Amino acid sequence: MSETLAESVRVHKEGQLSHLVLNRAAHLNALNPEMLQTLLTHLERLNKNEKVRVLVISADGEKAFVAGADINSMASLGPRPIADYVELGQRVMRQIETVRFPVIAAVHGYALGGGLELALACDLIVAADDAKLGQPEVGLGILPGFGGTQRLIHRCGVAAARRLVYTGEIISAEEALRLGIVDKLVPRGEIIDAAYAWANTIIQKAPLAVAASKRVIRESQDQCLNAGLRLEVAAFLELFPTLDREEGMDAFKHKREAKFTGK
Ligand code: CO8
Repeated sequence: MSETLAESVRVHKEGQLSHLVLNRAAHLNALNPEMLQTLLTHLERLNKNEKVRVLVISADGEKAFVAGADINSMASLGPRPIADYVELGQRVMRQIETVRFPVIAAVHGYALGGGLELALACDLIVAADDAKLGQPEVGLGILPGFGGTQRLIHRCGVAAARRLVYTGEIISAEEALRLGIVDKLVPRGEIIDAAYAWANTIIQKAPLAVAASKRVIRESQDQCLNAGLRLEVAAFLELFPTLDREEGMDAFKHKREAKFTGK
């Protein structure tokens, strides 16, 4: 690994089974632009390393996988930088979806907003029994902007996607399993073992067949997904200049209830 890559994403293992660890626990691993760029650089590099057969993504810290995009980093951004931020997040999620090998998210604690969107971009999601998942963006005056509106529909169907996105409700790991948002539920201490067990099963199979399967499954959804992702970015950028978005983010910063006016 290049020593210049930031510490916000740690390479825990690199080989047939590779493992990246998100490492910004003091901020609940909130995805700021620097962390997204680091993740993108690692993904591009791993994709060129022919040894890699499966990637596991997990996160450090007791409380969270990822509590979202970094609200403090985005709150005061103007139109161009916010467009760059949302497009960078979209590129990272798309890169996860298009790398040659399956990617497994090992999710514990909060997986909210951009954090759930990161997990949804992965091929498989193992959740710990303490996981709490949701898309709380409407409480900030925005909508999921890293592909959540689209990938939720693909994972759990339009009805559950509507409920989660409109209400911002945070659901338990059990409910996420029932809805098909996560693929497996294990005790908190066993998520890495469970992710590695799946990874090792996949590694035993024919490499070209696994890679072709990933590509074909993805390409069957791509036309609809790509159109939906463009709509999502446009809606996000329309909402960002509103007073409700300013109020939602100011309320988060000052740990108070938001008062929305629809403006
Ligand atoms: N961004 C920035 N900082 C955060 C975030 C976040 N998303 N989440 C938590 N933090 C910080 C807190 O501000 C706090 O910092 P400090 O200690 O300096 O006050 C620290 O992490 C610990 O958090 P809390 O004290 O709040 O911990 P609690 O256990 O009390 O609460 C929660 C945990 C419930 C997870 C709470 O932190 C929370 O509600 N976080 C925000 C969740 C959220 O709304 N996520 C969605 C963010 S928006 C998003 O993801 C949009 C993605 C797509 C578009 C992006 C375009 C740029």
